[in-house]
Amino acid sequence: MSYSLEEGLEYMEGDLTISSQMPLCGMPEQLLKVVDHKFDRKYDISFLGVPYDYGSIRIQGSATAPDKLREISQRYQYDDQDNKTLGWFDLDSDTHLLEGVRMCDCGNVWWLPGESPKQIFGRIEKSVAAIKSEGSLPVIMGGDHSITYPCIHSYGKTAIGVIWIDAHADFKYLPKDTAPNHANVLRAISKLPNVKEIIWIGGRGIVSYSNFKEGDEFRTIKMISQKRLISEGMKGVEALISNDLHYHISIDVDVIDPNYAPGTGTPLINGMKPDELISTLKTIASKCKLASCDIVEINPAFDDTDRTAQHALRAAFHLLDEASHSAHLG
Ligand SMILES: [Mn+2]
Repeated sequence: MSYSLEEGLEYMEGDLTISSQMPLCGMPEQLLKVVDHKFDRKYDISFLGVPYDYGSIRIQGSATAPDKLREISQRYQYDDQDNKTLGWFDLDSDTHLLEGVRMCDCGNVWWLPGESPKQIFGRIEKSVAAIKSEGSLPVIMGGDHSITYPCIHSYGKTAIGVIWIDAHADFKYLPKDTAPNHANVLRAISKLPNVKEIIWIGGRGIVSYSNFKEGDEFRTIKMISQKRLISEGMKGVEALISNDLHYHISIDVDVIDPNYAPGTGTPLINGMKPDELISTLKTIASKCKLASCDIVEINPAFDDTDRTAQHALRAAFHLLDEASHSAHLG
């Protein structure tokens, strides 16, 4: 028996993403290639699916989230006229969302079982970089939280701030020469020299003391716990954001209370209400320069009535709408 592994890898290196067969909201699809990945038009926002959950410690399933988000998004279609979307209308907030903002779906980063996380992260990083090189804002749909590492790594030496919206710190011990997983990914990110600032919003619950206080890296994190968010409101969030830095916003859906968002691997009581998440995101987007964002840890297997995915999609639309008004797009 003979086979050529090299041939397979060579082929894969040509294509970064494959078609999801069902682009988000029916928007135009723009697949990414390592070489010659030019988009056929200009897009302000590019969605990218990362169906990867090897970074989950116990429960897999978040790899199916990008296609689940696409599936539920088919109920509100992208109306495209003269290369501009008419946007959507949100009855709950009486708001016209994303009018005139050009968007595309770049499909899913693809990978094969048997590849190392390093190989897969490399392809994720190249995909995010390809979108940025087009002057478009990457919106990454995970996947487990470890995929935020290659997203941040794609900035290379460019200074970036990270806003971590998550019930958990994801700051567990990081073994040497091991790819980050979803429980230690923020510790790995905090070691990247271009990461100038980390703001963690929505932390809560009882955690191991040694894990929480150990290590110099943790002291560099500015934190607003869920409790403080309630007592201080948006003033506390605003006070932490620097005007001169670009930010990546990472949204772990377990920041939302499990009563609203049960579809996630590590649910935790006493979380945010969905509308609190939206006001937090809008406050951030009105104050900071948004460079990229991700939404991770949706697990459709536990998502009765798809409510977690629905909340995630709604939150993303409000975040992106606010960012578009703040003229940080395009
Ligand atoms: Mn997380």
